[in-house]
Amino acid sequence: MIKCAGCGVNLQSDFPDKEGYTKDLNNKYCERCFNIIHYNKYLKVPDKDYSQIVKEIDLKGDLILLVTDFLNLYNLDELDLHSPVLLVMTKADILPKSVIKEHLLSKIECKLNVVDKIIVSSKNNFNLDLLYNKILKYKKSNNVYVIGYTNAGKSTLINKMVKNYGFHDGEITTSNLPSTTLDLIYTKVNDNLTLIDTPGLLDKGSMIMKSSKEELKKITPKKEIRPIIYQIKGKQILLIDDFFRLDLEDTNIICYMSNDLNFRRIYKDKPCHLKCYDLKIEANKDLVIKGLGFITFKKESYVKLWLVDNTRYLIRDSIV
Ligand SMILES: Nc1nc2c(ncn2[C@@H]2O[C@H](COP(=O)(O)OP(=O)(O)OP(=O)(O)O)[C@@H](O)[C@H]2O)c(=O)[nH]1
Ligand SMILES: [Mg+2]
Repeated sequence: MIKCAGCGVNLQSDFPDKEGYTKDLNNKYCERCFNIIHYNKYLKVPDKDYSQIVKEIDLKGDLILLVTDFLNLYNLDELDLHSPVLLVMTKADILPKSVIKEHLLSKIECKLNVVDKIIVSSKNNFNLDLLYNKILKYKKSNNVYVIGYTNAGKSTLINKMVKNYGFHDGEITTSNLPSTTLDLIYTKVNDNLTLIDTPGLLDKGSMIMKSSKEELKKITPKKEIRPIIYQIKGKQILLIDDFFRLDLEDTNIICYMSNDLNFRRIYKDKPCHLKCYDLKIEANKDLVIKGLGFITFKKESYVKLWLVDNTRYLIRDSIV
């Protein structure tokens, strides 16, 4: 069977509604990848559980690159991996200047068998030489698996590694739409290294899973995040687009999320169709809205949090 070079599924020309469809089996890419590459066309997210693939990879004991990014530094322990893990925080180019990289790395805690941690950017090549050397140092065989949640930047990273340390350009499809990669993709970088891309894990509580193409554009930061600081006196309401509302009183907060979102402060209550949670948040904690970003609370606060149905939040020790 010939596989699609973009997403890894078997190419087929019989079922237009199924994965891997192409009119001509000589094509390199399936129609879905063609549409993503040329039109960034939004497609229904496959309702699949990719965690089984990760479990099977873990049994091999090879080195795993666990890829994540600044706004999605959570859920790592839920992966229950036993293989050696090289934790890769990518998209360093979106990190606010005020965030000290070493400090951030030391704050990322997880119970996995993490042999090393590194911050990189595929976009501007930051630290990729160091990453390559670390991969060579820790790999158990020539096969190194790249796993993580959807949209973390796994495929973009592999394409960049092939370009930098191999003999050809990477050809895996990448996009800000969830579930771009659909199956394992073996990419031989050179005689010492094969990077294996995997379908991103899906977190049903993440905004990424529910957003339209236009919303995804807004919530995905494309450049350095400028943290927004609010010193709230009395009662105020913070609205962020139509996704999210916070009712606050006498507190200080810092918002870390895409600056393409529309932040508004209002002083009078108004009807809201979102789901409401009453929270007590201690000082120096982050309120994480899955898939969107996080808000750091500098002092103990009582807040009402309003979210789109099925989007989940969590509270953690502040990482900044
Ligand atoms: N700013 C920035 N964006 C990046 C970087 N790497 C990836 N991205 C963007 O992140 C989004 C997701 O990238 P992908 O490489 O497709 O992510 P993935 O982890 O392979 O996603 P799935 O295949 O769905 O699991 C795309 O919009 C990329 O352009 C980076 O270093 N910096
Ligand atoms: Mg991918």
